[in-house]
Amino acid sequence: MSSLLRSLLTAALVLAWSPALAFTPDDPYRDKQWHLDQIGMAQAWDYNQGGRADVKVAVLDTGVAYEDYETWNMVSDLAGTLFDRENAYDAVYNDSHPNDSNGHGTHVTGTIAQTTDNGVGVSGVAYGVTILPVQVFNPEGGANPQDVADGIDYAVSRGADIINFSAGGQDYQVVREACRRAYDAGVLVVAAAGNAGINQLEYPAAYPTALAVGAVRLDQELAYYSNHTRDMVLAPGGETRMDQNSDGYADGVLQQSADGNYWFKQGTSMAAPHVSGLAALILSEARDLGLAIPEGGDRVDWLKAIIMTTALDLGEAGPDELYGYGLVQAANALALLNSGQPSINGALMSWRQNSHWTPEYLVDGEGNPQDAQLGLRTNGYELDSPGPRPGYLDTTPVL
Ligand SMILES: [Ca+2]
Ligand SMILES: [Ca+2]
Ligand SMILES: [Ca+2]
Ligand SMILES: [Ca+2]
Repeated sequence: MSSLLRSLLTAALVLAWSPALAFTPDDPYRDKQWHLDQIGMAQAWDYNQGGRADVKVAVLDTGVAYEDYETWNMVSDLAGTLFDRENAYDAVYNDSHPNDSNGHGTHVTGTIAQTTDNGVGVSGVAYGVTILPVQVFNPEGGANPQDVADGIDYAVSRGADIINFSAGGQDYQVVREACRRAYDAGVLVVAAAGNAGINQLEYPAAYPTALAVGAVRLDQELAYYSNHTRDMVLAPGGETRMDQNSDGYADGVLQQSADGNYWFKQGTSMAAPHVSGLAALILSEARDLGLAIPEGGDRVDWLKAIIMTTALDLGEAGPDELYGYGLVQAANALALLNSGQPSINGALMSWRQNSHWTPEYLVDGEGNPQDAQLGLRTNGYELDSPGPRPGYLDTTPVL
């Protein structure tokens, strides 16, 4: 039996033995967050309750409702979340106040690190880590590729461990090169697969330096809108046209938005931050355990290997074009870290053998006809649309 298989079996046994320990935070809407259950958060929090403050996740988005400033306000359920306020940055307007006029970035941030067990609202995956808000999208959801590249470089320079990018677009040389620099610096870029429902990824998700995240709905089927391919993972993105758990609410990802209300939203934008939160928990647990964490690009591969090889295989056996490596499982990933260095090494070796990873693949190509469009603000990235009718918690608009 391979050491990986053995470690996964060990993980399953650990879970079977400790169901009574599952941490249940007192956030009143926690029971509407089916998406946290889907990736095993209750059991994962028994290994690590929310992560460490010295793990930093940069949210490259429309900004975050993290401060009271001019006409903007911090939303109530981010009050206990740690922010790197000193380094918060707005690459669109070139100021130090990445305030969120859209709502997208605040919702995404909530999934990663919403204040948890505070008796307010909802829970987040890695609620003890530090968030670095970096605005690269304008309030309408468009972005200049140069601002995106600058935002990536900026996050790396300010010590981010993980960059969440819940958006996508074409292949731009400046973004591709910034992602490569992040990889070389050991920073994992977690990116949304895209919402076109096609067998192809958007960029930067498609770069081998990044980790692509597609979306499943509540019953673990691929969401109709999710882009897909073999080398990706899945996380809950929901489908707001459905109510598969019959709780009277749309099956979206529930977080507080910049307007202070709690919204069920769908999209690969909503899936990606679950994985960013998981990556932050993995780094936290590895530091707690004193494990050897590789440097540079090897660290990115190490994180990807742990996340991908502990995912729940869906569809046909093994990695496949519809479900990729499967649905991420936070408890399995943390169990692997706790099962010893040989098991972790086995996961990394297994991933390198089975993925399409090759060192040559990481070498950037020479020419790119799209390079001529660099810097044109009309070639912006589009944010995910929140779906035909995002569910609003207090009005229950399930279609
Ligand atoms: Ca600003
Ligand atoms: Ca809360
Ligand atoms: Ca529902
Ligand atoms: Ca499969």
